[in-house]
Amino acid sequence: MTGIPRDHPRYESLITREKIVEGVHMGITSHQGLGAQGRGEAFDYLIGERTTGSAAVAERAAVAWILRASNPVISVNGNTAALVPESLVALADVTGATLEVNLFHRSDARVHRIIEHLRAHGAGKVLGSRGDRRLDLSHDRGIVDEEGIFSADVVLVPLEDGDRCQKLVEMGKTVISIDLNPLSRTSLSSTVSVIDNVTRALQNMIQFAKDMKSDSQENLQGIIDSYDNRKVINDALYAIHERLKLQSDEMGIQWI
Ligand code: PTJ
Repeated sequence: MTGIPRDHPRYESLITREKIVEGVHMGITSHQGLGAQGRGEAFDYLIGERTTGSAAVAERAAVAWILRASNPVISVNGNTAALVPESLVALADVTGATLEVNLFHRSDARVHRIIEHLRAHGAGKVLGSRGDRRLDLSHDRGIVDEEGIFSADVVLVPLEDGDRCQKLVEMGKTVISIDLNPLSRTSLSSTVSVIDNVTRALQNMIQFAKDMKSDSQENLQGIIDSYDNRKVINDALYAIHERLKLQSDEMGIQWI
């Protein structure tokens, strides 16, 4: 895929970028997805390109919600399909969640290409091609499947735009977002805001799901009850603040 040497200090980040470019070439990722990836990279840099303790708490709570749900759905867009197809399929498998393709820049051809791409990575049933229901939104992210996102009780929305997230919450659903920007409308309106790179977040969630799969309903409910999303957002902002401060100190720049 690339000529990026393994010992390059920014290898992981550059490989992720290559996957998005490849996704565009394959007709899976939108051109706008390149811009979204760039924004994500900037926030990841500020967070320190690591899963913070607080993000891990959110990932564990997210898994508890998914395992407790009766109809959990994982929403897949063009960026996540290109970056983490194996992880999406693995998380759906281990939790029993359903995959549904849902696109902002929607075309039937792209929906079908993403469904085929997920199948090539081991997915069974993938929803999203029927689009037989419409959420009250003026753009195509509102097109959903009746048996999937429309009737889901818990929806995982990696790299979302804020208004659908708000709409799903208004509909009474539990919304778990994965978004590196702690101040995005998505992060601010989700039930659980996972502020981590989707590449790390899904890996962690798969491991949590394996570990928690046999937990009692009471245990899962206990994790949900003790979860504080406001604290998770505050902690992410604090992590960014601390990193900027450390970097400024190292450079001898006066921190206000
Ligand atoms: O495939 P489509 O048509 O559904 O379009 C998908 C994109 C992502 C282009 C669309 O949803 C979009 O424009 O999203 P936004 O409004 O740019 O929001 C994307 C958010 O995801 C931003 O807050 C980014 O910081 C964040 N983000 C980008 N890359 C990552 C990320 N968060 C976690 N992990 C990433 N790798």
